Amino acid sequence: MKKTTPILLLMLAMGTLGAASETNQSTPQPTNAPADPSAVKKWQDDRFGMFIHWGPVSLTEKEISWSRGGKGTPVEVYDALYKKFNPEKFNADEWVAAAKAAGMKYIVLTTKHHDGFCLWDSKLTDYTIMNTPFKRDVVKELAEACKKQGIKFGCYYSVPDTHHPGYPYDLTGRGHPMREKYDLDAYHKYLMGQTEELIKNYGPLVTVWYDTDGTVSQVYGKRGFEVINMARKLQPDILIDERTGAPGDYSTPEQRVGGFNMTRPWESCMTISAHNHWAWGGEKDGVKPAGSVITMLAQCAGGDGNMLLNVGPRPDGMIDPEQVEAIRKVGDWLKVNGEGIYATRGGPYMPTPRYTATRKGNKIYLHILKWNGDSCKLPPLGAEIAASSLLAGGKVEVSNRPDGLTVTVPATDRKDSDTVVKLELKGDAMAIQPIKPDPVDQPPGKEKK
Ligand code: FHN
Repeated sequence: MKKTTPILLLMLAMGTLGAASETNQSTPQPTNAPADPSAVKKWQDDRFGMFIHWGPVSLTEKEISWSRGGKGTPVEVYDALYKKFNPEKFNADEWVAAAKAAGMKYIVLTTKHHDGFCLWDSKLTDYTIMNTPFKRDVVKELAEACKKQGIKFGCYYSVPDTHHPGYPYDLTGRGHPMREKYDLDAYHKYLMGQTEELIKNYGPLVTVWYDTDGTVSQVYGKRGFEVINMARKLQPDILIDERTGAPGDYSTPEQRVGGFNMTRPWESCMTISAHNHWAWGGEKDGVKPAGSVITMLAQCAGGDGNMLLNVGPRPDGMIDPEQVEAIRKVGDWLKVNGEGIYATRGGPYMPTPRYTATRKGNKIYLHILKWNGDSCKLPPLGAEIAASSLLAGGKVEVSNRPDGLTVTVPATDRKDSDTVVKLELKGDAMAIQPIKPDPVDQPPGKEKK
C-alpha cells in the first residue's frame, strides 16, 4: 500500500494545524475537570507500584511493539505470534503475591500495547487473548486477584495502535510514513469503546495509563480531553496520566527519577531489567541490583513522586524468579523502612545524590544515600528537633546548627542503599519551605561525572 511521504505529512500536519488555528479563534480550548483530590492523595500515599509489560511478543525475547518489523521480527511473523501464545503457568495470584512481597500497592498491566494485541476479552476486535490457545481473560483474572489480595489495579493502554487500520501508522514510532488510508475518528471511537470496556468490566481502576510512541501529539489532537472526560464519567475517582495529548492528572518521567515537584503529582516508570527492557528479554537480560531500586524509590518519594517498577513476565506466564527475588529484596527493605516512604510527602530537603528527605506530620525522614566517613552534612533545617532515631535501629547523633544539620551513624549501623534517619520535630514538618541543595550537590541524575 502506497504510504504518505514525509513532505506530504508535513503539509498535512501544517494544514491540520492551520485548520486548528483557524478554529481556535471560534472553538473554546477543551478542558478536563481536575482529579478527585482524595484519589490523588491515596495514590500518592501508595508511592510504589508494579508495571507489567506482557504479550505474545515475550515468545521472541524482543521488545514489545518496537521489535515488530524493521530489523526485528517480520510484521507478519510478529502479528501471528498470538496463535502460539499459551502461557500455561500464568497464575494471577502469584503475580499479585510477588507485587505484595515487593511492597507494591498497585499494579498497572499493559492491556494493549502499540502492537494492538489485547489481553482482555474485547468485543471490538478479534486480536485478543481469547483467540490464542490460552483462551483466558488475563485482565479479568488479574483484576480479580488484585481485589482478593487488597492491591489496586490499573490498565496501561496504548493510544498508538499499529494493528488498527484507523491509526495513521502501521509501524511503531516516529519517522515512518503514514498509511495512505486511515480514519482517526473511527480509531478514536474504538479507543473510547475499549476504554469503556476496561473501566466498566474490570474496574474500579486506580488509573488508565495511556501511552504514546511519540506519534500521539502529532496525530491525535485534542481527543485526549474527550477520553478523560468519558473515563471520569464512568469512574469519577479514576486517575489518568499525561500521554493522551491532554495534561491529565500526573506526569510520567520514564527511566529516570522525576524532579522535585510538590504541586503536580508524578510517577517515574522504570524497569527492573538490567538492560531497561520492558517486555521479557530472556535469561541473559538480568536485573538491576535491589539497592539501586531502593535508592531510586527513595529519590522518587523525596521528590514527592511515585515509582512504577516494571517486570516483564515470561511466555510461559511466570514472572522470572530472578525478577521476583530482586523486587522481594526491595519489599524486605520496605518492611523496616516503609514508614519513611508510604503516605509521606517529599522534602523538606530537595533531593541530591547524597541524600533525600520525606515527611509527614511532625516527622522528617532523612534518606542518607552517601556518607562522608561516619557523617553526612545537610543545609540548615531551621526547625527544632525533639528526637532522632534510625528506622532500622542502631545509633545516630544529630547536630542541628545554624550552619547545617549533621547526622553521624557508625559504619555498623549504616545501610548500603539508604539509611533512614527519623527526626521528630517540635513543629509541623510540612510547614518548612523546600530546602535547596548546597551548590556541591546536584539533583539525582545530574551529578557531575
Ligand atoms: O514505547 C513505549 C515503551 O514500549 C514502554 O511501554 C514505555 C513505558 O512507559 N512507554 C513507551 C515509551 O515511552
